[in-house]
Amino acid sequence: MSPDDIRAKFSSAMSDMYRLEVPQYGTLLDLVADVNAAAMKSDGELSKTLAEQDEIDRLAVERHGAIRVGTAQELSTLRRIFRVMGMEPVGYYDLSVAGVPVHSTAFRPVRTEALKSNPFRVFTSLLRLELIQGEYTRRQAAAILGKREIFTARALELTERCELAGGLMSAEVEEFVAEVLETFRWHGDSTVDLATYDALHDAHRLVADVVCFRGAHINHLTPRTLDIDAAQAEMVRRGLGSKDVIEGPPRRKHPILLRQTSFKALEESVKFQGESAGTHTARFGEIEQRGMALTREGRRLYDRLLSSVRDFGRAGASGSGYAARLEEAFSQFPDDLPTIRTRGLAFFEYQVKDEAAFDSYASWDLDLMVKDRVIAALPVTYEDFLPVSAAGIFQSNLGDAEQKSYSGSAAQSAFESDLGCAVLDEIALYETVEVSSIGALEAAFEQRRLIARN
Ligand code: OOG
Ligand code: NI
Repeated sequence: MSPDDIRAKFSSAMSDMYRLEVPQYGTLLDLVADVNAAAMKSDGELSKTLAEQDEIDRLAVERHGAIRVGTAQELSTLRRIFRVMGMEPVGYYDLSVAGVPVHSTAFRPVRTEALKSNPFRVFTSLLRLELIQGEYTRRQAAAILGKREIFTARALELTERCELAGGLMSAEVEEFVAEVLETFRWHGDSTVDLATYDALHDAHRLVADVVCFRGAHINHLTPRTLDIDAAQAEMVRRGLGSKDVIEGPPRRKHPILLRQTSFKALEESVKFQGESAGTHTARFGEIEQRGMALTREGRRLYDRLLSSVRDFGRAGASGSGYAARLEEAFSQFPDDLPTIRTRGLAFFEYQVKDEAAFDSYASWDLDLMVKDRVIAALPVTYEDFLPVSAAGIFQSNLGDAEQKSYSGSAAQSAFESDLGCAVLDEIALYETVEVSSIGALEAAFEQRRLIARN
């Protein structure tokens, strides 16, 4: 079975499981489906663009999840498991600057065709115990993590089998999906006693979340909406609640990057060792709206404008007037496609719209053909995450009390050595999409001229 099909099966099984575990997620899916249908109906241009980008089919199955693990061994095993599903680690996210003692990557498909068939992604964080205060706590946490095995023996066996055989047979896939799912299931029984949980929780809530359970429970699954403002209003109306602000850029005619919002974690009952009962909050709901991928230049502008309105003392965006300040700052980011393209702020994929006219040019001139509307420039969708937004999402669920920061401690090479490979550079991936679409059109143009001449 192709990795794309395995991923589709896994993503759908994960979604079914999470819907049973967190019923609000089911409500979120219904709501997003309604909002998306309404957006497509009322916005002709939007549905036309989606159709041109060939993104309508993927929308119904599109979602990302997030998990957190505690050791290098767990992280590198995840890399192997996700590879079976055609997902590679893309990007490095340092969240320590926002007071979250983790660093992360996103496992996702990278080829355009794979993204079209099913863009399932998993934001995966590794706990950084070295940032936690207190030698005793660090050792205690490491000892507990050292003893656990979050993968089933059969999941490991099938992963190895796939690596050796170069793939899995259909008959093996069902079992693989079921076995891997076990790792991400919620376990209401903790591996530690209440006192240990409390001590780790005092060190940082995230330490307790990662260390005290048998698995790496999925903490949210996020459907993609076409109109996040409408979806957020609907979340509030249906009683799900919502974070006050939407993370990311403001609403625009031509969306860029990623806008996200979440509702707060649920309080779930937990049975601790020694029979004491308690609660833990970890799992939540989130929605997102995706826009175009920005070039390094565009990203620099985005980062500069965003940091001009955010108060980094508190990593979560908040305070009265934030939305207005954000809008105001982003008035400096052009919102028409020709300007965005000619200033090199975003990545585009090119498609011939008028074959006859295409053949009539004397020589290859992309800009002229775009200007004449013979070739369409379609924005490339952003498939990744944003560190500042991710920090805001983490924090809204960790509580305001924990907005301290661990200074200057990005550690990409340590992360990569734990992971067992380098992460891919997301910007380079978008660049390849753009460059190869131009290359293909230019080659077609030259070839047709040759044929015409002979
Ligand atoms: C991950 C938070 C980041 C996103 O969408 O930016 C994230 C987590 O809470 O584990 O999922
Ligand atoms: Ni998320």
